[in-house]
Amino acid sequence: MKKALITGITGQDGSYLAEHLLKLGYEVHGLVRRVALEQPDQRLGRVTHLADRLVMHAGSLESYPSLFQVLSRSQFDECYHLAAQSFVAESFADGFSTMNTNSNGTHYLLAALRELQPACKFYFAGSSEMFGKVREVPQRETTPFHPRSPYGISKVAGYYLTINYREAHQMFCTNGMLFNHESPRRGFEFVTRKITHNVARIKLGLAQELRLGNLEARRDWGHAADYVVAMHSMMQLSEPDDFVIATGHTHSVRDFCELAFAEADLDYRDFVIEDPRFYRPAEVEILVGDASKARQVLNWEPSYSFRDLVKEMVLHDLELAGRN
Ligand code: NDP
Ligand code: GDR
Repeated sequence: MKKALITGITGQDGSYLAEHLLKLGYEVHGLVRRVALEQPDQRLGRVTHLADRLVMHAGSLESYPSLFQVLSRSQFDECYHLAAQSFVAESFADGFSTMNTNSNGTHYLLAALRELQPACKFYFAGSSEMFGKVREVPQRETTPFHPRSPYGISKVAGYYLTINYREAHQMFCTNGMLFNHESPRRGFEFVTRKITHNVARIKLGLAQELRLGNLEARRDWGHAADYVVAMHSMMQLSEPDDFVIATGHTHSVRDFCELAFAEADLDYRDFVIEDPRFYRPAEVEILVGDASKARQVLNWEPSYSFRDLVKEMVLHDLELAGRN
């Protein structure tokens, strides 16, 4: 039985990846902040249904000793490093803690693995935000980076740390360069979930309007359940490599609104207000990925269409709002 450690197991991707690995017969361990273990109802919600099949370890990316301790206790075959301050807008508000968690945290984890378990395979959750102000369309593994936020910069640092540990210490370290992926488990501050959550509230008469920022920003939106399959496949290769994971289709925030409101028989133009308070100091205007390499080498294909994704999120939020 293979043993995997997932950092960020309480997040959107961590929960889908834990499900996927359990299905494949893995023993799955998760790194969680101590506060999460003390408040399981509030903080472990995405993995409650798996709780009795997971082994949880308290630790934080801000603390090298805590990571060292976790890695001293159990040996792992694979480490999926998903934990991060993942909200781009927040990284403008507090760039220092984003850099600390995302860049230093990744370095701490790599250094502890090198010391204690150099044979453990390592996955880094890289991001399309590394491409930022894009130099070519679509973006592929060879597209130069131009990050536009402290978050994007922290991910470029993590990407190069991952490559450096591969090259300097001969460790199996792989970068996933994942484009936006969503699901009913997406955090409420991200634009897709903000929209579907508010579509449901408006439909049920609990809200009258939805204030958003830049409606013209374009993203390549896939489903998290598809993307965790790619993470696992990357870790099964005999040699480490880096992969773009994307659908190859791009839609605007406005397109997302139109479809999501229509799913509830509403017209978004009656409710959505563009509010400059939600603009970013530096925006990433368009992202669309070319995942040809993943298709060829990993045999990976997304199974969800954009329409399926929006529909699943809206139906889920309607059901949730109806229950509360
Ligand atoms: P989430 O924000 O849903 O989850 C982030 C996870 O990181 C949570 O479990 C959180 O724990 C944990 N975490 C944050 N800070 C710390 C810390 N200091 N110590 C320990 N754990 C911490 O993100 P996603 O699941 O959406 O994304 C997973 C990874 O993939 C992230 O690294 C993200 O940057 C990256 N990514 C995501 C994409 C997407 O579209 N979803 C696209 C490309 C990359 P807690 O619950 O305690 O806060
Ligand atoms: P992103 O996701 O920044 O791409 O990062 P987010 O959903 O926050 O923003 C997407 C786009 O929508 C625009 N937007 C708004 N965004 C939010 N959050 N709230 C609004 O009201 C709003 N109005 C318009 C944004 O300006 C932006 O252009 C996500 C995260 O998961 C990262 O961790 C990950 O690395 C990248 O995706 C790929």
